[in-house]
Amino acid sequence: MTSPKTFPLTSFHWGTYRAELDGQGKLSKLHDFEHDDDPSPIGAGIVDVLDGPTRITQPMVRKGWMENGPQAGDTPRGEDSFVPVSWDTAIDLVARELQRVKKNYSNEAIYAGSYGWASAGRFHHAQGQLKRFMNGMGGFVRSVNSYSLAAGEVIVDHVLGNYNEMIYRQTSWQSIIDDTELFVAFGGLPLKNGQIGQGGVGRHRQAEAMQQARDAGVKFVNVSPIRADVTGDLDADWIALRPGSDVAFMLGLAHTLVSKNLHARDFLERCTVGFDQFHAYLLGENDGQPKSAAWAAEKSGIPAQQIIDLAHQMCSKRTMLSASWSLTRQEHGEQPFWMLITLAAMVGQIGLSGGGFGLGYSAVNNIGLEGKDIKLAAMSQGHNPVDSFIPVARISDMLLNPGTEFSYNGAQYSYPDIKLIYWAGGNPFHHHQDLNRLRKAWAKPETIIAHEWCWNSHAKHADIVLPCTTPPEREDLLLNPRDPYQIWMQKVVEPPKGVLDDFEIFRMLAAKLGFEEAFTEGRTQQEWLEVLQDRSRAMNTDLEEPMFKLSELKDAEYQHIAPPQDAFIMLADYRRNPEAHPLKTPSGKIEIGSRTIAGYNLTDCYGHPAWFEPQEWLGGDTSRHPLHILSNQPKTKLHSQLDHGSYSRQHKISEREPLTMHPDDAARRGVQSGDVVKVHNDRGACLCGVIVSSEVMPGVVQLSTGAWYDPEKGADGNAMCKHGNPNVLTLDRGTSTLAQGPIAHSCLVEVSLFTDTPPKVTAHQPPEICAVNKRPDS
Ligand SMILES: Nc1nc2c(c(=O)[nH]1)N[C@H]1C(S)=C(S)[C@@H](COP(=O)(O)OP(=O)(O)OC[C@H]3O[C@@H](n4cnc5c(=O)[nH]c(N)nc54)[C@H](O)[C@@H]3O)O[C@H]1N2
Ligand SMILES: Nc1nc2c(c(=O)[nH]1)N[C@H]1C(S)=C(S)[C@@H](COP(=O)(O)OP(=O)(O)OC[C@H]3O[C@@H](n4cnc5c(=O)[nH]c(N)nc54)[C@H](O)[C@@H]3O)O[C@H]1N2
Ligand SMILES: [Mo]
Repeated sequence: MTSPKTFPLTSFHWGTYRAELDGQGKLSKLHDFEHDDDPSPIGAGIVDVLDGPTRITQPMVRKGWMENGPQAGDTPRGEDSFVPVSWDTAIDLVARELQRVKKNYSNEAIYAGSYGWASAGRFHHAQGQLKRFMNGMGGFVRSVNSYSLAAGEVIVDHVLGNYNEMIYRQTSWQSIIDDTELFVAFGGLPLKNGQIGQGGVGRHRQAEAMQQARDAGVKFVNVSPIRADVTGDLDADWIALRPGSDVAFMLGLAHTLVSKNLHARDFLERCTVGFDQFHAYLLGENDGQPKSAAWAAEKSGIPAQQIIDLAHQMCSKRTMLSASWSLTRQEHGEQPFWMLITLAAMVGQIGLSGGGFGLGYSAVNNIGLEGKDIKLAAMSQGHNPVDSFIPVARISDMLLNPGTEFSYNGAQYSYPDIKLIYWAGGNPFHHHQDLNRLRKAWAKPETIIAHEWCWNSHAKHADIVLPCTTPPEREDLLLNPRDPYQIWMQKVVEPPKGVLDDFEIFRMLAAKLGFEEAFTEGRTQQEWLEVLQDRSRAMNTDLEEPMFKLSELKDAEYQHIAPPQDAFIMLADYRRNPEAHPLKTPSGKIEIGSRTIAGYNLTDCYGHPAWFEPQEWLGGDTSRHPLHILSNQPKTKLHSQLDHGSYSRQHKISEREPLTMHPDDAARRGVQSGDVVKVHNDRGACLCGVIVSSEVMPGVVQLSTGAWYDPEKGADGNAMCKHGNPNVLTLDRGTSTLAQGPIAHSCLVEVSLFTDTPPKVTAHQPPEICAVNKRPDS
C-alpha cells in the first residue's frame, strides 16, 4: 500500500484514488485511497486511455456538415468522416450556428436536455455548465426525470410527497444492522452497482454494510431472475421470479395478508389513505379476479405456498422490503414502487428501525449511508425562459414527431420542432432504447454539437465535436451527502494539447456571443472553486468540525466529516405523529389510493397500484422471441464510460460484451461458453460472447449495458451492433402515460449461434479523419 501523500488524489464516479505518473508525466497507475476499504477496480480502466487513438485532441467537424452546411446530408451521422479544425474556427462555427438557429427558429428549436452522467466533481459538472450557458443565450428545450427511475420519481411524488428529498436518504444500514431480521430484496442488492456514486465516492460502504447485517443475523431473500443480484457471502434465499412479474408477486403477498387478517389495520388507518380502493381491487370486487397467491403463482412462476410462507414471515419478523431501481425501468414501471410501499404499509413497520421499505439499496453507494447530510453549493444555472420540455426518454419521439401531443403526469403537451441539439455530458447512443430508431431520429436536426473526450458512438454521431478534459486533468471538489470524505481533486496530469475544460469552452462561446461576464460572473475557475467551497461551508454550519476553507482542504487533501450518532429511520417522525409531520401529498398521508391519479383517468395507471400485463414478458407470447433479456448495469464500467479501458476489455469474450444464459437454454441452441451468438428481435440484433451459467434463471439472458455501439448496416437498413450493445434490441416506449419513463428491462429476444466468421469489432477505433475541402462559410 502506498503511504498517504505519496501521490496526489483524484476522484471519479467510481471512487477516489492516488495517481502515480511515469517519467514522462503520464498517468501510470491508480492506487487505492487509504480510507476506502472496498475500492472499485473500474478505476484501473482509465490509465491506458487518457491518450491514444480514442482520445479526441482537436475540435472536429463532420465532413458532410462541413461541406454541405447544417443538415444530416447523404452520409448519415455515425458513418461520416471528420475534419479537424482550430479552436478559433470551432468556436466561430458553433457561435454562428447557435445564432442562426435562434434567429431563424427561436430557442424552442434547441434541445439541450443533455441527459447523462459526465464526471465527478462539483464545479466541472458538464450539464450544469451547459444549462447555465444555454440560459445565458435565451433558453432551451429541457428534459425532466432520469433514465434511472423516471417512473419511480413521478409515482413516489404522488404517494409519499417529494421523492427528491428522500431518494438517497433511506433508512440507514446501521438501522438494518441493528434491527432487521428479514430483508426481502426485489431486484436484489446489486453490489456491482454500489461501486458508483453521483458526484464521486470517497469511501465505499455497501459491501461492508451488507456483511455487517449478515453477521448480525439478518436473513436475506433475493427476489430476482439473477442469483448474483445478492452476493454469495450473504447466503440469501433465491426466489427466481419471471422478470416483470414483481407486482403480481407482491399482490399475492398482500392478498395472503388480508385473507389471514394479518395486515396492520391501525397503521393503514392512521398513516395512509385509499386502502379501501386497493382492497377492493385485491379481492377482485370489480374485475372478478382475486389477486390470490395462486393467481400470483401463475404470473410469477413461484409456487403459491412459497408466497404464502413469505407473507407469514414478513409479518412475524422485523422486515425490510426493498426494491431496486431497475424495477421502474420496465413497462408500467410506476407500479412496483407503489406496490412495495403499499405492501410495507400493510406489514405496518414503516418508520420503525430496520423495518418498512427501501428504494434502491446498493443502486449507488450513496444510499443507506450513515454520514452527515451535507448540503451542496453549485453554480447557479440561471433561468430558462423556454417552457417546452420532454420526459427524458421521449427523445426519439420528439425528433420524429414534432408537433405531436404527449401526456405526462396528468397533462397534455406537444413536442417541439428541434433543429439543433447540444450535448455535454451523457451518451444517448449508450442510454437510449431502440438505437436503430434513435439513428433515424438523429437524422432530423440540422446540427448536433457534442462535448466529448473520447471517440465513442456519441461523438461519432455528432456534427461538431469539442474535445474536453477528464477529472485527473483538472481541479475540483468532491463533496457528497452522507459520504464521510470531502476530497480535493487535484490536477494530476496535463490534458493533451488541444483539449479544454467544458467551462473554458462555454466561456469562449459566451465571449463570442457577448455574455462572457454573465457566464463567468467575472470569476476564474480557481475563484469559482473558492466561492463554491465558501458557500458550502456557510450551508453546513452544524458539523462537529467546521468544513475546511479551500486553502485548508488543499493542504490536508481531504476532510473526514463525522457521521451523526443515531441511525436514520425513514418516516420515523411521520409514524410517531402523522398530523404533526404531514407528507407533501394532497392528503398529507401515504397515498395507497391517489385521487389525483384517479382523476387523470388513464387506462395504463389507475388510482391505486395494480397489475398490468407487459407487452413483452415470458408470461405472454414467446413464440418468436422466447428469451427475456435483462440489460442491467455493467460491473466493469459506468455505463459506456471506460468501455475502451483495460478493465472492461479484459472481461469481453472474442472482444464482445458477454451474454449470460442458462445451461438449458444454451444446450437447446447448441451454444457453449465462449461462442459468439447473435441476439435478435424485430428491432435489431447484436453479437455477443457467451457465458453459460445457472446464475440466471431459465428463459432469461443477461447482457449488461455499456458496449460502445458498433453498427454494421444490414440489407433492411437496420444496423446490427457487432459489439453487443443491448439497446439495439430494447423497446422505445414510455412506462405509461403517467411517467413516460424508459422500459429497457421489458424486452424479449432470441439467441442463435453465429456460425459465420464474426466481423471485426471497430467500436474502439476512431472515425476516419480527413482534410478539409471547403468551409461552409467560405
Ligand atoms: N438497456 C439499458 N439502457 C439503459 C439502462 C439500462 O438499465 N438498460 N440504464 C439507463 C440508466 S439508469 C442511465 S443513468 C443511463 C446512463 O447513460 P449515460 O449517463 O448517458 O451514460 P454514460 O456512459 O455515463 O455517459 C456519459 C458520457 O459523458 C462523457 N463525459 C465524461 N466526463 C465528461 C466531462 O467532464 N465532460 C463532458 N462533456 N463529457 C463527459 C463520457 O465520455 C460519456 O460519453 O443509461 C440508461 N440506459
Ligand atoms: N458498476 C456500475 N454501477 C452502476 C452503474 C453502472 O453503469 N455500472 N450505473 C448506475 C446507475 S446510473 C444506476 S441508475 C444504478 C441502477 O441500479 P439498478 O436499477 O439496481 O440496476 P440494474 O443493474 O439494471 O438492476 C439490478 C438488478 O435488477 C434485476 N432485475 C431486472 N428486471 C427485474 C425484474 O423485473 N424483477 C426483479 N425482481 N429483478 C429485476 C436484474 O437482475 C439486475 O441485475 O446503478 C448505478 N451503478
Ligand atoms: Mo441511472
